[in-house]
Amino acid sequence: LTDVPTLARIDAAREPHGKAEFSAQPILAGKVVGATPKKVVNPATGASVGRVTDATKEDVDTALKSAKPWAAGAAERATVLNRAADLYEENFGPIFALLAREAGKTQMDAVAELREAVDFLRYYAARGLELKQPPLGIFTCISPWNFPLAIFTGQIAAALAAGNAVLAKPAEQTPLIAAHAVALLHKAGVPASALQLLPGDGATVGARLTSDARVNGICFTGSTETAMLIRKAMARHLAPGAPLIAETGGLNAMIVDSTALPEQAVRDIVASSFQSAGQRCSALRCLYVQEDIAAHFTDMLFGAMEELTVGDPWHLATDVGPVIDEEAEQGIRAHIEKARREGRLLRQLSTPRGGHFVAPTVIRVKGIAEMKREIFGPVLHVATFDAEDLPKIIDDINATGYGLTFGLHTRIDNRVQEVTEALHVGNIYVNRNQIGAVVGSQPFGGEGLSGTGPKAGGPEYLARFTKPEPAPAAGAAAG
Ligand code: TXE
Repeated sequence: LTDVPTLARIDAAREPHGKAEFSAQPILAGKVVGATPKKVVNPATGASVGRVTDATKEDVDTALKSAKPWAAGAAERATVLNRAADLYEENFGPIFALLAREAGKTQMDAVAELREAVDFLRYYAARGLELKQPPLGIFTCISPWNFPLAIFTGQIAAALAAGNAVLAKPAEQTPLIAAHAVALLHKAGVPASALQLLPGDGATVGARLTSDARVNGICFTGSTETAMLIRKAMARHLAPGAPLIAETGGLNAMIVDSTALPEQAVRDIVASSFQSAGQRCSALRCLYVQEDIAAHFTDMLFGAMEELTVGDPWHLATDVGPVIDEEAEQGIRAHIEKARREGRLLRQLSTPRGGHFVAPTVIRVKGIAEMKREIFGPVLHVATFDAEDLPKIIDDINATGYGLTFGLHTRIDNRVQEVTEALHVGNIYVNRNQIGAVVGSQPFGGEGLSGTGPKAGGPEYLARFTKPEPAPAAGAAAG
């Protein structure tokens, strides 16, 4: 890796974009429409980042009429997607500026996010060469704000690598980085009719794009509730068998027993719970610490938390930035206040003034069973356990219905086997950092309420974006 920019170079490259105004408008068959009336603000400062025009009902219709699957062969599609990956890397200045200013990403998070987006482009470009089946047709891709570049790009790259036409709807909070990404994809050579951008609200633009019979498949990442709404809309309006490829929320646990290496476990907990201000679907929410080490271990954890710098992610030293918006801030604060009233608030760092900041917080719980929903912020819940409680804890984790990530810190080999075999979870991390995906080597996806599979960044994913293989002819010899 010779081309990794130094922090000083990163800082210099994003500097000109520190106050620049960006814009996002519907891009319909290459035509940019609308007058960008709505402000997009920086969650750390409240300052303007740019303006966005939402797609109208007519824009959605125009996009559907103009959409054309990508006629080029797989080799040419791969060349174009690889060229897009190069353009993403070359454009790290505005990309890092947008990730910090529009999405509140720290510099470390932004670097990891650009890396992931580039990996998705290159990985799906390569995998696309192996596909045997033709594209499905038109794909709606609906993405969240928490990885506004990586997830947005990953969905689009997968659908395009398989030859589909894409209608992309970014999250309402992060349309500017999406518009920037689409411009780079078009510049790389993705045809205008194969990739169109439709910014707007979920309830209007999102709903229209998921309830039109001309759409052949949907790729979605966001909340479990929205995935359910989309599934209903699809059942009513789309052709039977149109795929929904969904990745949704989690209620993720970790078990640390008394044989764990405490420094390693503490480091992994701080990273998983507080990086990206806890706004990752993989983030650890409920930690179980074995009773006999609990007092010492939580002291170590609080000590490590004290080292975190919370603030504006524009500063290179910031470890924890803001949460995404006012609604997120208020929701998380209400949860913390309730715990405070009930005497369960164990630790909270001090909160910077100004933006939508929530300082890293630790709350005591009896167990995951009392946590009814995902708190999408820098809040860790801690419970203690005795060895004989383990079967019950595993039942409780499975009973949440989610199944995204799980972490285990132990030196007992039998325990690793017992626990991991009993859990219905998509991604398990043993004695290592419980943190998301590594494209190609750690494909990512959940079970149950957490998603439909197959895992993104894995070998089976792209086939879902093509016509299904014909069923083997009757009478064909098996195996
Ligand atoms: O999600 P939504 P929100 C979880 C997390 C968070 C909660 C709510 O717990 O607190 O979801 O976040 C579009 N038809 N995750 O409100 O609403 C919407 O415009 C079609 C986990 O941001 O699901 C956006 O583009 N589309 C998660 C996208 O869906 C609709 C990441 C996601 O928004 C729609 C984000 C509709 N009816 C949130 N309604 C993860 N897995 O990482 C909304 N949308």
